[in-house]
Amino acid sequence: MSSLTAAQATVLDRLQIEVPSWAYGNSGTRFKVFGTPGTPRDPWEKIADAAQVHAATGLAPKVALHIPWDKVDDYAALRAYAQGLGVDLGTINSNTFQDDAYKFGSLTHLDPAVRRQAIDHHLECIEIMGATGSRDLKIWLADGSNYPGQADMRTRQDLLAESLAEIHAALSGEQRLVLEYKFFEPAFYHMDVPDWGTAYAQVAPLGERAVVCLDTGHHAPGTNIEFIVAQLLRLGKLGAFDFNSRYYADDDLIVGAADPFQLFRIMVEVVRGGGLAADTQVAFMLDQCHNVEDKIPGQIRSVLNVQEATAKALLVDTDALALAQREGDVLAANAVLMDAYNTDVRPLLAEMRTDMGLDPDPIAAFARSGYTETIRRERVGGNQMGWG
Ligand code: PSV
Ligand code: MN
Repeated sequence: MSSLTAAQATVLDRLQIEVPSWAYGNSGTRFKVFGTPGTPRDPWEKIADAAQVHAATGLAPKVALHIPWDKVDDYAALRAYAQGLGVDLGTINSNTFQDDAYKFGSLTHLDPAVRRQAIDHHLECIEIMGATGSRDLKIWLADGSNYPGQADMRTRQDLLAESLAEIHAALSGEQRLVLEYKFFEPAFYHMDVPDWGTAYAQVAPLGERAVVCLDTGHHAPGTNIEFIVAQLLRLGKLGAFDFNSRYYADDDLIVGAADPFQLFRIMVEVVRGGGLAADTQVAFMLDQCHNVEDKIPGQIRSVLNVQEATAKALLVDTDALALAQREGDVLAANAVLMDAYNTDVRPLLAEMRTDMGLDPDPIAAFARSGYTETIRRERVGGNQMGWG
């Protein structure tokens, strides 16, 4: 069995993966949303489910909220409830994509009244962050257009800059603005924040506490995502990941399921670029939906996939790699990466879990716990939560 050095194990220990509250609610496609017995009826039940992921893996101590999906009367009470279950509240995600007012944009809308509404929503999110103790405000915009000529793309960049500046000015202390990009959908001709370059151009003038979120599903097929990771880390602007897997577009499937090699390559650049250094500023988060599989085990599988990819990335023999690169030995350099990728790290991770007092097999442990049966029995009546 391969093993990690003490220094590598310390880096791996730092890995924490924030889980999204919405992963525990129902989701689906535009064709059908399947309900599942036991699905949470409110944010409290979502947090209870998320706490199971951390209890089983020791990897997921924070739960991200989406506003307004997770609106409650008392956020301090929600936080205390989470803490009582061994987790904390994390990133606050804003939502300007489900209101009629935002048909033609939100922070980029030509109408100052709509922009005001969208900015005020973010100011409300920042107030919530005060109560939840959250560091990050994550902004993803559905803003864009479907037809050439429909929108003044250039003016919208200026309006976006103004809107973001006002939101950024309302942050305090350690709080950060994290801007997420997406190349298409729901708009198909142009998105106002389509790529990392635009996200970077928008956050750079705001200062250090404005950074970029890289959602792994938000790129065109074939994009070299690990290059973007390397570049954003180099620029000190990689603020967060939204992890998930894709075959076609924004599929939001389990991270590391469709292309585990890509996840490995991403984690190689994360390690290489200091994304897991003691003073890291990178928030590792899942942004996924579980349309047909069980949600809690799906989340457990996801955080384990990220941990496995990270362990493999740490096993890369960096000295041998640097030597092969210097000597122009293409095959040797590639072999160094492949040796690490092809290592079965599951036994060493199981041993690490045992040392931490966890079950070596988190998925089996969760199945044995009877939690699924309990919530199916107890959560009867009420409205199951979803994207609304
Ligand atoms: C948009 O596709 C996105 O990735 C953003 O992060 C949203 O907040 C999220 O999905 C909702 O799941
Ligand atoms: Mn996302």
